[in-house]
Amino acid sequence: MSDCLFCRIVRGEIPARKVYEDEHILAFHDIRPLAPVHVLVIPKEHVDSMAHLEPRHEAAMGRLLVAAARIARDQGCTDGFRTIVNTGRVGLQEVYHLHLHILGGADPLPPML
Ligand code: D5M
Repeated sequence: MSDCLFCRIVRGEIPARKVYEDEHILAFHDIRPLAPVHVLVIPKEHVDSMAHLEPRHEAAMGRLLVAAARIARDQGCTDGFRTIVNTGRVGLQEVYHLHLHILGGADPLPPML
């Protein structure tokens, strides 16, 4: 069984402040928020990073994006938000389970790389 941090959150072994969950997707508040709204959206199936995506992941990634749009709306980001997917060492990825950051809740958001 994977000891990946986010897989452990999916299994309920590590607590998280969940904002959305379905069969395929989990979303929870980032533990180190960089904006008033900072939510991570992950596929429940483990994928190391965006660089590891294959054609078989197409449907899952479509579901992830559509869910992220709804989650951003539900979090009150009706005038816009940023999404970030950090990938690999160069992309400053810390947790090697693919995740989409949703950042919002400030108008405007502070500039971020
Ligand atoms: O960012 C990984 C993000 O994951 C970073 O913003 C902190 C967050 N993080 C780390 N551990 C947890 C737990 N336990 N709950 C919630 N959020 C967490 P990246 O650099 O994109 O890999």
